[in-house]
Amino acid sequence: MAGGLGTQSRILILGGGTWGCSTALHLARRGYKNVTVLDAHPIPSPISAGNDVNKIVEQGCFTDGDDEAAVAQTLLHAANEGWQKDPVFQPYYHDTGYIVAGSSPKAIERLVDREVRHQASSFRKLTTAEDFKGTMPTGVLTGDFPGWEGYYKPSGAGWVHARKALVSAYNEAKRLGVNFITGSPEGKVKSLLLEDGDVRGAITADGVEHRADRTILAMGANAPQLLDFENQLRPTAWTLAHIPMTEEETRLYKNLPVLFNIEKGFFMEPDEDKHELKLCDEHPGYCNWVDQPGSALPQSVPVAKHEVPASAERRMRDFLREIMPHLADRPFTFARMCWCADTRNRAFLITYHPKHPSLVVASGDSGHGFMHIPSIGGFIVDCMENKLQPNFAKSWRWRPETTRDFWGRDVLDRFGAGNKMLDVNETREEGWTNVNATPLTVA
Ligand code: FSA
Repeated sequence: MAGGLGTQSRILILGGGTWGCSTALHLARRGYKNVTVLDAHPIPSPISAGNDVNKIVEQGCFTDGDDEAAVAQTLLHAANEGWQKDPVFQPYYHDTGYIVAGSSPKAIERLVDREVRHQASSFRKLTTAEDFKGTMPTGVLTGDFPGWEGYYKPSGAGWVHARKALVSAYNEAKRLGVNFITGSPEGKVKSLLLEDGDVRGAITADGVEHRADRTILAMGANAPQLLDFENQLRPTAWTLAHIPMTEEETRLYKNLPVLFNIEKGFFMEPDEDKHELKLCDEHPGYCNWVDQPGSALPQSVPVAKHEVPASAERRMRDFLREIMPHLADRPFTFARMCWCADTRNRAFLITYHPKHPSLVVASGDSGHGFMHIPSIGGFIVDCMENKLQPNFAKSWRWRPETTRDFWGRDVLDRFGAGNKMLDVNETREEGWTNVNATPLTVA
């Protein structure tokens, strides 16, 4: 690898989203004095997946073998320590409990195998509509829960206010001296600065060269626009929408456990500031396939969009009809596609690049990256300092040998929407929500 590092080394982070801000914070805490973050948008960026009212924090792990399981456990522990003890993050964690459910035998079997059986004594089984309704105050869950089976864990899981936690990490990193250059053109990265086969920084859209001893590529689903990932990342999007709630409803809905049906969708309590309830329909994800010149395989390219396909809206309303039919027809006030970066086995991709000795890649959140914001930056800095534990380094390695063929249709153990990958291009005929035209008054 490239030459030695010290606290005066110039470290450049590309991307000021969840992992970029976490890395900036951890670098500053370790005493690095010369850290710069570039982002095309002011933080919190409207295209960062972390710019969201809430995200789930739970124990579920997605593993394929003992080594991966050990890594997942250590990671989870580190994240939970941060949510419980780190003053930068602790105020945003809500230990409200968590209900995980399914509607088909296959999904139920999978969730028991993936989550419940590892901590069987913390979960209570829910089989009838009454069982589900009993987990929340009267009047919240009013549906019939047709065919549902679930497991309820009253504590040790919950949700976090994602945007506030992201901004908190950013503010603390800034307070500790990290330099953030945001907005376009000055923060927009046009290309990596390649010299003698290495990456010596980045060039922004205003033509400025930002030279660095180490460059950390933390641009999530947008990272493949700067570097050839050899088919290891698949940008994939999920869909969310908000519905307005009255003040009275917001009070009734306070401190609810998270409810996640792994083939239908999930919700958490309404946002305390705007009194909006965020909803997600669950599915294996949307890709936007584009044939790229010079690339043998089509690539999924993120498209930022503050709307969702009409079929996603339909699925959200179907989900509501099963659990809270009184809200099923309420207009949306906000909708959005949220882009993540899947890897083929859903393990992160955090490693030095094999050909560019000063470049660290930090991507591959695989749809479970946000909850690690308190700690992931520490692992990324460990990687930069060549201190990652061997099992982590192995799990998060550069691994193009696993992605030589097209894996764009792999659902990666997810369910919903017919258990098939979705394509943004197929939504052209059905259209999109038109949230701006939707009246904002509560029916
Ligand atoms: O278990 C979790 O961490 C929930 S992540 C929420 C979600 O929308 C997933 O439901 C989806 O499958 C994808 O991984 C993106 O994140």
